[in-house]
Amino acid sequence: RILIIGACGQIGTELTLKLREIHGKDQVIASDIREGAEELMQSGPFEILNATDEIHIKEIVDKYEIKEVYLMAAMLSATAEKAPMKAWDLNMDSLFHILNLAKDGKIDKIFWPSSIAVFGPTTPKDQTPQTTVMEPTTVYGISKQTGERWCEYYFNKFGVDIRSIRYPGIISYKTLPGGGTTDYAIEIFHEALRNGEYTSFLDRDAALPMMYMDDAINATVKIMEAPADEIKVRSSYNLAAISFTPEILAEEIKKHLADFTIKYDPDFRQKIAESWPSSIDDNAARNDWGWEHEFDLDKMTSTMLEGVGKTLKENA
Ligand code: VAH
Repeated sequence: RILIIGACGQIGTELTLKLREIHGKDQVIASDIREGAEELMQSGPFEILNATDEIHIKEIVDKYEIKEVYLMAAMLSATAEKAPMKAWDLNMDSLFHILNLAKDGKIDKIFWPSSIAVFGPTTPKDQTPQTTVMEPTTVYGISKQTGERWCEYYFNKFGVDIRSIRYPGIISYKTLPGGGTTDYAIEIFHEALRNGEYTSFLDRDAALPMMYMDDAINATVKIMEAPADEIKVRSSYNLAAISFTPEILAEEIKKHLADFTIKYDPDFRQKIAESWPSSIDDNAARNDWGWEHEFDLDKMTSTMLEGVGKTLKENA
């Protein structure tokens, strides 16, 4: 069976639903520190679980005979800057608990998400290569980079089958993200449809790598289904789809909502964005396990406007 930790988060929710569709609902155990969306809660087994509680994780792994874990719990970049030690403890302790379960032969396979936040101001910004300078300047980025080193170490030293992706900013409408620097690219759709205007906390020209949720989920399923010998990178794979600035995204939205206006009032998150790449070279993922993205800016924008529009109507 499969355990998802952090199943009620932005990615966890849709990943759980997808894995239940593939493997059957009773094969996929969702867990989180709090309850989540109704659709998720009603679609299969759920356990309240704190990702730093090693004993409780072990109990759940035993109870359901878990063989595969997706560790989706983490504190994201903006929130982590406000609570560095808490972020470090959550992001690192949870990973060690899972790595050690695999090392001890309790589970067979792990998915752990990394992020483009592992890169820093000294990294080449455009088409950032798989292997390059990595000097992250955020707490979140430091925790993800450290996590990558430990994943590779556990693979080399103990043969732990760990698979990882450096997600870009993930855009979706089903579950809101919490505390990330890329969250503006989701807020903008909600505000555009609700008020016809949006004030961006990133500057007009802050270009960042992004991806629509369906692509992120497909990549996750694909890397986990690939034969072990195709996974040549055991730290984490670069993954890319779209890159844009707030200004470019606003222009795209205007094609659908002609009266939409955007203002810029950058806060501390602008500095975080400036430390990250603008675009990513993901050829290793494309060559090693056949990654392909489907959503470009145009398709992502129309899908988001439709999805957020529907949600707003339902909640009206
Ligand atoms: C954040 N969305 O903004 C996350 C992320 C690409 C960055 O991992 O913190």
